[in-house]
Amino acid sequence: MTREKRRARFDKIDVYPVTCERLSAGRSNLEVLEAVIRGGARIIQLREKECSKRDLFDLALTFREVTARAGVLLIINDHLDIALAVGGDGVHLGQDDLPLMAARRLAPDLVIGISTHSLEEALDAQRQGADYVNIGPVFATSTKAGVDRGLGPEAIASIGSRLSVPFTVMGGITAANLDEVLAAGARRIAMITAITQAADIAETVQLFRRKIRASYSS
Ligand code: TZP
Ligand code: MG
Repeated sequence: MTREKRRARFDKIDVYPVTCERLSAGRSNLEVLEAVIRGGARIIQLREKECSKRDLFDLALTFREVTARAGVLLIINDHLDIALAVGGDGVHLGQDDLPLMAARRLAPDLVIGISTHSLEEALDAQRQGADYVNIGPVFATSTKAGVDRGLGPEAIASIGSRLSVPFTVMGGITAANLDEVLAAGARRIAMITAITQAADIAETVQLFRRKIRASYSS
């Protein structure tokens, strides 16, 4: 698939589930994937920091088979080589990962998303050709070490309004603060634990999708 087609599909996402097996209440990443697909998610990010590269590759291959069957976009966190090797749709890179320009040279057809934590980083990523930018952490979260304070939902409006590429938001977003995030102008919401720790993942994804979609159709 071309980058243009992938970008067009990315544009239409609403909830953006991200995996973390350690925080999935005893369920495997694959079980989480199957449940988010049942819930109607159009994208998933495979983010697993606690396994060997070989195991991550094997898991990514399985994710690719399952997501391809369901027509769901597959983004791989951190590892561009794995994204390319399994035929993923994109890669998500942080400020300390492979630089965007280098990744783009290797992967002209992939969607490349960049984590940003300030207006400056977001504009920089956009200038360098990111297909989407994540703004975060919006709220404090214990999912990622060292994230003891968030930018606040105000940052969504102040940074998001300066971007022409699609942006996602992440960090501490739950059913309890989703309305605030939506009111600030976010429409693509990345979440780990609000989904991976939900009692019924499929139902939770369905509910989040409904809320997100209702916020921008109204
Ligand atoms: N980057 C910024 S916050 C975060 C990452 C990976 C973790 C978000 O997890 P949660 O459980 O949705 O707060
Ligand atoms: Mg990273």
